[in-house]
Amino acid sequence: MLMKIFFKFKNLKYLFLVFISACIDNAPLDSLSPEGPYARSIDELFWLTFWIAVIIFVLVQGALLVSVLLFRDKPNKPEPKQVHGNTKLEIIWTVIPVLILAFIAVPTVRTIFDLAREPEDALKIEVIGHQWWFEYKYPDYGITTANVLVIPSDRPVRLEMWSNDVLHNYWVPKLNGKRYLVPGQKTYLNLHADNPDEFWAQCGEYCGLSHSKMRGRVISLSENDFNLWINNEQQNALKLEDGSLAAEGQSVFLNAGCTQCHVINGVWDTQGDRIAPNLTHFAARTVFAGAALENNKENLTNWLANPAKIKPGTFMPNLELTEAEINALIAYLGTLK
Ligand code: HEC
Ligand SMILES: [Cu+2]
Repeated sequence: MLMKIFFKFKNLKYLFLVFISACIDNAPLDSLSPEGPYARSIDELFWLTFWIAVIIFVLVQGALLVSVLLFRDKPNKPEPKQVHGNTKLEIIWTVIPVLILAFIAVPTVRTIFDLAREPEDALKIEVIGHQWWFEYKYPDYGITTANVLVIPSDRPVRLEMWSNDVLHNYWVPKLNGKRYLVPGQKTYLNLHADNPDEFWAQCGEYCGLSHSKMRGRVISLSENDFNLWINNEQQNALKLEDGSLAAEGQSVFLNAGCTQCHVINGVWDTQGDRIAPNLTHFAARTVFAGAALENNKENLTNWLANPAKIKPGTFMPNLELTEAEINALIAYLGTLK
């Protein structure tokens, strides 16, 4: 008995948690606070259908309450008149929902088509899903990067997306809805932010062990800052030849097996796609490992020492690096601006 009550109480606690989670004010994945035209058109559609549903809810529950109160059984009250089948009523309550659905269908279909249309002056960016990080390519500029998607704020971007392995799903709640990343098939999504700002992305489809750590950031920049960013990303990394700690790190990178998976343009470019994030401008990114970690020394130390401890199942192996090798690597990675 006691166990039963405890069990119930425990569940209530979780229900309570669900409700108070709505109270936090720093919610970067909040899908109810759009910050761009695409997300806003979804939001408007949502609120329209929401309020229609609220009105229907109140009317139906009201009618239910009224009939429960009006017709409830009382001592000595005769049984009320039994009715069954009323063609007129049945037609009415079939036609009304049909009209409501037809009414909602108009803005719904229009929004769906608006969201799918390719904007005219859009910048094309490719998004490739990997277990468990997002890769970004800018075909017009010859840039490959990861985790942080940088977009201009003065014009829309058109994402052309696919997956390298399993189903993933690209979702930046403040900028647009979700869209699948499918192996061997392209899907498209438009993004446009009102202002220069930072947004959060999340893989929206369970894709294996570290799915919850498959996140991302989207940074929208003014035209000028965006062009500066492009210019910087187009530069190769310099080959370090001095005797510095960073140069030592470079030789660890070249000799410890990292090159099997990672590319650093100008230092180690190989033909063909690699299965890991391009590190040419690693230090210019604020987050790494699928945006699961802030880019700082402590997190990098933990990552290089044992990646799977942070992201279970990750394809980056534990290379049994020594502390000295890790320190040198971190110094080197810090130069890749
Ligand atoms: C067998 C392939 C493989 C090897 C070898 C490898 N990595 Fe990785 N590395 C990956 C993968 C895959 C990821 C992405 C993991 C994720 O985010 O889930 C990654 C992520 C990283 C990241 C984070 C990059 C980012 O932007 O998210 C760094 C830094 C890194 N590796 C450094 C190294 C170094 C240094 C070495 C050599 C000591 C190395 N890696 C060896 C596959 C590899
Ligand atoms: Cu995923």
